[in-house]
Amino acid sequence: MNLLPELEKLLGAAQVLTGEAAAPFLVDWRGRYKGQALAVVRPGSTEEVAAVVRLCAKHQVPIVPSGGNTSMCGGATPDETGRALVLSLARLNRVRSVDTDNDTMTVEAGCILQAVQTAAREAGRLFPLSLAAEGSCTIGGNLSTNAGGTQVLRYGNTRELALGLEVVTAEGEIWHGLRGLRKDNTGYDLRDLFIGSEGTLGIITAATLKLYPLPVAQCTAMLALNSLEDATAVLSRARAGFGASLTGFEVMMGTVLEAVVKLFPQQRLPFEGASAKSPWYALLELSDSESAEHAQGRFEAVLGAAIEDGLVTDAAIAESIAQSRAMWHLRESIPLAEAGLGKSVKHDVSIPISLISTFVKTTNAALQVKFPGIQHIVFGHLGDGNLHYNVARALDQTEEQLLAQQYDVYQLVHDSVHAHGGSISAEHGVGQLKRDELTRYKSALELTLMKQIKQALDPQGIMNPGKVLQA
Ligand code: FAD
Ligand code: 2HG
Ligand code: ZN
Repeated sequence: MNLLPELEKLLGAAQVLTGEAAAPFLVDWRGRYKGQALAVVRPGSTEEVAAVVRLCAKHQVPIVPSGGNTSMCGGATPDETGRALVLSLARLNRVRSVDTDNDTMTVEAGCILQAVQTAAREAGRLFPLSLAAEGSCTIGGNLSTNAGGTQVLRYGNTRELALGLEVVTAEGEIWHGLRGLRKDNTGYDLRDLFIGSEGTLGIITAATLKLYPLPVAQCTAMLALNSLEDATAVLSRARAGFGASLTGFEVMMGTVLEAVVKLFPQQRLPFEGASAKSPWYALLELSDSESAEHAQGRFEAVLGAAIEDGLVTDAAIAESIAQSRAMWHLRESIPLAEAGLGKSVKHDVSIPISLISTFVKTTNAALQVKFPGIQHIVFGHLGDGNLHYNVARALDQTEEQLLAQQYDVYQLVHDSVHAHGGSISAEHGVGQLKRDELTRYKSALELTLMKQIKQALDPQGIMNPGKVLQA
């Protein structure tokens, strides 16, 4: 095989990484998946991406697209055979244009999400996608996983924020689909097929994204609550009281925030006394298009009534941007605090909001019967019905003992999710982590249609094989 010299000739030797330089691309950020690759290539333009794909198609070499490598499901990690080429989009990082009259911007896939947000803000607009990995993840990765995050309640998933795509197909052709149209009913929606396909159908090289007005004022509050049921009731009131101004509603178990402040002692809960030991907390954000006073007034009316009715036991309203950031920082530190507790078993699930508290009660009880002492780490985007229903080892267990049980834990939790009408992947995708679990819940027809789409768009099966579907 003479692929490597051909790649070096195409891209220059400096953009074909092997050995130590390739190592960071061969392991996922949680250290759960380790793979091998022929090399990691870093093309610098869409045309170069297309040329690399054509070479791989000629040599039948699998391609693993890589963005910021923050996948929760091992999506960007190659398998152990060493046959695949990792294709990093990092050098496709230009903001191509911002059109404020059309409220759109066109960016390349390797742009870091934070850079996209900044470019929008500099143009006086909001690009609302927001997640704790925003300093490392790329917009191409966000589109490929249809990422969610903390603003979905108001603005939708990444899918809802994309109007057009530029894609390199599995045969190395370039689909120029960068349309900035809010209405376009001209046949099958190829854009929506590529979004969320986790690099298994083609490589996204650029996207035209929707922009929104920047809010005039924002109010953030942290609420102490006795139960998840109460959190759901407050969510319902907040939706009714704030309408589209409610931009975030997160929920967290008290013990989870305890772990955050223990690991990061510079962070503090905005409560004292009993409220600092509450079983549950919610983080609420209101974005207002009128004024800070208007926002504050609406906030106090809804929260005041919830406190009076006993749904909220205490509320801390941020009085400055710094206080608001500190509250969000607590929430966003949870994944790192969880990693600090050792290896855990993650479930990124969605459940109809009305059934969330029943789901948690029944699943907690079933887990305790089968895996006594297992620790619950429950938090997430309650406003979207999306919980991160994670578990850590029992205190008398080792990490290895928990990991030996992880498939039994998945099955118990995912069966319960299914029984409650939910989904086993709300926002993180399938990758290699949930590929086999997927076959337990999707109908035979759904799986067959998915395989037919894969076969039609990637007949040689070279695009990220073994992710989402069996290779
Ligand atoms: P990667 O991890 O590099 O890749 C992800 C998948 O997309 C892989 O299958 C890869 O092959 C494919 N891919 C990457 N780029 C392309 C491309 N240009 N074309 C085709 N395929 C491509 N996710 C959420 O949804 N919500 C959250 O709130 C959230 N919070 C997180 C917090 C932390 C601390 C961390 C570490 C992760 C979090 N994630 C969250 C998960 C992760 O950040 C998202 O899945 C993100 O969208 C991945 O982007 P990435 O650029 O890192 O993609
Ligand atoms: C979040 O919402 C992310 O913080 C990560 O989706 C969830 O670590 C997790 O399980
Ligand atoms: Zn999340």
